[in-house]
Amino acid sequence: MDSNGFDRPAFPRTAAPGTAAPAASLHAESRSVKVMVAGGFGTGKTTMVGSVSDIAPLTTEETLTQASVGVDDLVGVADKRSTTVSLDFGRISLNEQLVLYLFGTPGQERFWFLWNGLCKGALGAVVLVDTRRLRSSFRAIEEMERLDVPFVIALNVFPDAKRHPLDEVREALAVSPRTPIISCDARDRLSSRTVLIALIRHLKERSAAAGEHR
Ligand SMILES: Nc1nc2c(ncn2[C@@H]2O[C@H](COP(=O)(O)OP(=O)(O)OP(=O)(O)O)[C@@H](O)[C@H]2O)c(=O)[nH]1
Ligand SMILES: [Mg+2]
Repeated sequence: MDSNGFDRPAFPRTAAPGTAAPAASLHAESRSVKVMVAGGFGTGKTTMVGSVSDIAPLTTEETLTQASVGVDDLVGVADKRSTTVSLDFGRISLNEQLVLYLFGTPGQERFWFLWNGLCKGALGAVVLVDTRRLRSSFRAIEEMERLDVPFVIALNVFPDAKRHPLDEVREALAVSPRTPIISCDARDRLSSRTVLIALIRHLKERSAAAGEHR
């Protein structure tokens, strides 16, 4: 499929030496888990944190200015009026044992320097992708790989987006065959919750597989 002429090296890739965070695991006794909601500009990160959070989410939105024109890829999000300048924060109890603390990243390139700090201690991430603008999420995928934060890909399906077979999307994003890819509507609480459950399942499977290899 069209990846907008932006090439990502094919899988497998390796994290840059010395950049990997200590391997995190999801132990049965874990109660509070930090989860990132990452992705490119305008892919729906703030929307997802807000739709799924049990508490009123903390947002840091500022009005999107003309400075964005020509800098950010506004195709498909021309109606966007605000942007995250620091982070989003929300919280959801998936069950009595498991509480997720959600940290939404800023999507604009000028705020990417915040990601290193924001991702510290995160056990996993949702990387939101808008299939109309795939390349806008490449950097988020690369950052999660570099920081060694396991992730699932959530395709936030906007109404005018073409439907692509998931294997084509996987190839265009050049992610591991083991990385789950699911479609969602970030505005919908249940749909966003399903994405988070898929992430927790993925973390548990990775943790179990790592245990087997010990
Ligand atoms: N149709 C549709 N619109 C959505 C969906 N998710 C988000 N939007 C809209 O798309 C725009 C972008 O949403 P945001 O949640 O601000 O995106 P973001 O990723 O937080 O953006 P930045 O923080 O600026 O990178 C907003 O106008 C939302 O109302 C979706 O699933 N479907
Ligand atoms: Mg945002």
